[in-house]
Amino acid sequence: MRNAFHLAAAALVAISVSAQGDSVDRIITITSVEYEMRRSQERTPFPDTLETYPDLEAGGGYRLTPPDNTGEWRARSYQWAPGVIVVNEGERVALEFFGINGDHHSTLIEGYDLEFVVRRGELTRVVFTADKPGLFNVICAEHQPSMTAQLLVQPASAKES
Ligand SMILES: [Cu+2]
Repeated sequence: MRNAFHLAAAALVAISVSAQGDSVDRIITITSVEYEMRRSQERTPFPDTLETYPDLEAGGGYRLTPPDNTGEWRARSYQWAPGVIVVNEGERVALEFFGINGDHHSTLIEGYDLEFVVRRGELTRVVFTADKPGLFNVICAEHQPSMTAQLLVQPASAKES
């Protein structure tokens, strides 16, 4: 099932991701970011977050690592930066996703049916025409709930008023 999904995602990449050189109205760069905090148990006791929220790590976006033999514990989170992307209806848009941390095999833009992969050190260029106004989620399905950005396509009518 997972492999079938990845094959489907790869097929869509071929359609939606074009080579550099396309004429576009707007280019926006987005990076995949992993925030990480390391702390000694002495300075800050390991919190009971997982007892309060036992499903916290289920989505892959949040990670808590209990203290190791040195007493150090970690908290991590994945996000897209920036978290809000604004374009105007009708624009030809290039979103350039640059992978810094993690591999993001099932990234999708809801409402535009765009699915693609973002890997460490690679640039994934997604070109499309923003022909549907509204607010759409840009989701990495592997790192939820934290790795969701918002794509705002401002309606053309809003520009004129
Ligand atoms: Cu991800």
